[in-house]
Amino acid sequence: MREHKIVVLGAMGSGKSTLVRAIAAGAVVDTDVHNSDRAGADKASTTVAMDYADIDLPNGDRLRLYGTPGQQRFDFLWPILLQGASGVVLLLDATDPAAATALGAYLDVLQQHAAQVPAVVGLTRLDLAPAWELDTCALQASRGGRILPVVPVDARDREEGLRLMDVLMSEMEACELVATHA
Ligand SMILES: Nc1nc2c(ncn2[C@@H]2O[C@H](COP(=O)(O)OP(=O)(O)OP(=O)(O)O)[C@@H](O)[C@H]2O)c(=O)[nH]1
Ligand SMILES: [Mg+2]
Repeated sequence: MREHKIVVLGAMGSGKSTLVRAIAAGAVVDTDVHNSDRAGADKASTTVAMDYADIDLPNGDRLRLYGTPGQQRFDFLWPILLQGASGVVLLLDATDPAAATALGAYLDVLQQHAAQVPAVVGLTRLDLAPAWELDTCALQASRGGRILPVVPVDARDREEGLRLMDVLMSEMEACELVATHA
């Protein structure tokens, strides 16, 4: 059996906790508290440490899924949670006017703390932002010599979440293959 540590990064409200919960289908540990923190973030709770779930895949592999807290004041936790990660999911909220800036900032975090770790970008809440331009995002996600796949995902939907994990696992396999042939 193989274990994969997967870390979910992304800004506040991008859907990290929702995704971990949906994929885990209930069996999840979270550290969400009442959100009194940011006016305008239209959600009741926010993560203050991490989300965690163990998921057994049909192929016998096990995912250890870690959702990070999105708020900037917890950014010291991101590199800690990234330690030993075998894959990264970066969530972007399509309704966030600062999504493009966020993408750039998180690519920097990856560059600094997980440069060799396979990653995918999940674009959430696309149903609420029909005018979103996927191409712009895809172009940006290929900045700096790394090309990250961009996958639209409704974080509330288990099937869509698992499909995103599938894309990430393919990336991980591809990286492994390249490494063994290098
Ligand atoms: N309409 C819609 N809502 C979504 C979608 N994906 C996620 N959401 C909602 O967006 C919100 C995301 O909230 P969280 O999962 O708490 O976000 P988070 O990234 O964990 O935020 P922090 O822990 O505060 O950093 C939830 O209310 C979800 O139900 C989507 O594709 N469409
Ligand atoms: Mg959260």
